[in-house]
Amino acid sequence: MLRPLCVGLTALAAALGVARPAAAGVVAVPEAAGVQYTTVAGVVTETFDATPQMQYTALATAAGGLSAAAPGLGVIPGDLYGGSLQTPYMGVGISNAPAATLTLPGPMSYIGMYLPALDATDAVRFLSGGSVVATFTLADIAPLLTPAYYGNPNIGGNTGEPYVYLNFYGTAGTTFDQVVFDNGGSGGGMEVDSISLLAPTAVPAPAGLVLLGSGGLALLGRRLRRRTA
Ligand SMILES: [Ca+2]
Ligand SMILES: [Ca+2]
Repeated sequence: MLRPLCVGLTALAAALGVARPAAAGVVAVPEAAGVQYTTVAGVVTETFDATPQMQYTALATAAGGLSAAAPGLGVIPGDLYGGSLQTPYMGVGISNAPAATLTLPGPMSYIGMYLPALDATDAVRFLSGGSVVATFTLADIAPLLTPAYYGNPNIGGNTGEPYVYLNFYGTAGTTFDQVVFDNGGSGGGMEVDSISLLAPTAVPAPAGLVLLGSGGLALLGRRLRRRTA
């Protein structure tokens, strides 16, 4: 349970007199195993279900503008590796561009996304003003996942990879205006579906399983070490 840890570190940072207690970052909260859309209320969602299935170097979506280098990201029919309830989804890697960038309508403190068949090299990066504020990989997320997350929840198979809907929240005023989906140059694809946004207002992270982004945690650790050295 990392949320109490975050609070504790913030209090510790404050006690040490750090000018800007570095609780800023992004946390990830998984939906229950098998859930393939967000349960957060009041969202707008890009499902890719009505998007012609082809490759795009630029694609306007309900969640902002997607861009990718040639040959572009793919919009792919639901299959073993992706799609909320086997619906069409976005893929990068394999025969598509290795990464895609989502430019949000403005600074956001919440985004949700279904990440089926997550590979070890897949990464979700959060940027603000062009700078990375947090990065999540399977190594960050896997500790929160029980065996029930592994394998396609609709048709079975691919039991070595997790299928998880993640709600990401900026903490302590952190916002992001771009999200990069990057398959890490691996031979595997990265699959994304059902991207949900809220209006850019402060959204408190709910109690429960919360994961501090590795970048934020490392930054906090460095600041604490520097202050206490
Ligand atoms: Ca879909
Ligand atoms: Ca994958």
